[in-house]
Amino acid sequence: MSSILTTTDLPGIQRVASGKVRDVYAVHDDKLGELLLIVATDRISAFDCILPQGIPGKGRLLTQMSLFWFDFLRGIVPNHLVTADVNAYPAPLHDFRDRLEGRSMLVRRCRMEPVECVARGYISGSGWKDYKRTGAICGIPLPAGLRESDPLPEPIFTPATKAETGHDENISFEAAAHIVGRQTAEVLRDLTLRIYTAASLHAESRGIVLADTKFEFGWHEGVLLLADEVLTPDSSRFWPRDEYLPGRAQKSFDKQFVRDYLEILDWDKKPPAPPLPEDVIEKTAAKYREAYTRLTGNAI
Ligand code: PZK
Repeated sequence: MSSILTTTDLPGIQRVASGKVRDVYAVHDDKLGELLLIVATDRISAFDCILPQGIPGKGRLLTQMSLFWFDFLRGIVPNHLVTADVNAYPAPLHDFRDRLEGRSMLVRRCRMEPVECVARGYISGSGWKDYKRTGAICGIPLPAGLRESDPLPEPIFTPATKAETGHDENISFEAAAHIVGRQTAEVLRDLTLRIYTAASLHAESRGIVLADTKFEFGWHEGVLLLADEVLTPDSSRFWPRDEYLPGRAQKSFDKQFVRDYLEILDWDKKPPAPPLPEDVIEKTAAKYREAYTRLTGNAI
């Protein structure tokens, strides 16, 4: 039995970043050099707010999903994972075993490329907004007459940058090439599309439509590594295949119960977010377990 974790604090270990869900610590190893420890908490966000309660098992399931995909993709791209075995972590981390087991990974500290590498196979979210306004996404012209959630003629690379608002801003391939260099931009695009194609084939065979996903890459000792989390519901749009119906927005695989509940309240969607009822928390936890078992074929 492991308890719900919404904040991490590892006394004596330097925290270097916190996201909506994960916290990142800097760790040094005499043999392996500069590493990061990524800890996935059970936090959940909705409408851009972190909710006051955690979802039991969420951090562990997200971590195990990333680990599954790193292994699944190892013939396509090397990745930043060193180990997720707490016994193999540097000794100072052993004190925190209870908080780290199953939900953390030790990774190489990379020089990150400052573009978000998004692949889209379906038209949704900001892509749908941009298409309605311009007929294109990230400068890629698309056929007329697409409906919301339709499949694209082929998967596309739609890079983005982190904007001041914290929201990503879609940019053209040309703009990405200006930021990272043309040759790197071409490598990022080709890797992103190869990874997306392999992963979406697998996901669709397991009843999950992988509508789109975001990758981050970084350099370590001259090698470009797949970093961050990969192909989780937090970095991707997963749609249940049996409920997929183009012409409207799709139900979220994981957060639909949370959104439905928050929509019936008269909450202004500004922090603090209201508490969730216990049954919404439990039904959401079950969706993360379902995503993991469907994708991996493993019991949890
Ligand atoms: C790195 N982020 C994003 C923010 C998170 C993650 N291997 C790496 N080397 C250097 N930097 C990063 C990584 C990775 N992954 C990723 N920030 C830094 C981020 C907040 C929480 F978990």
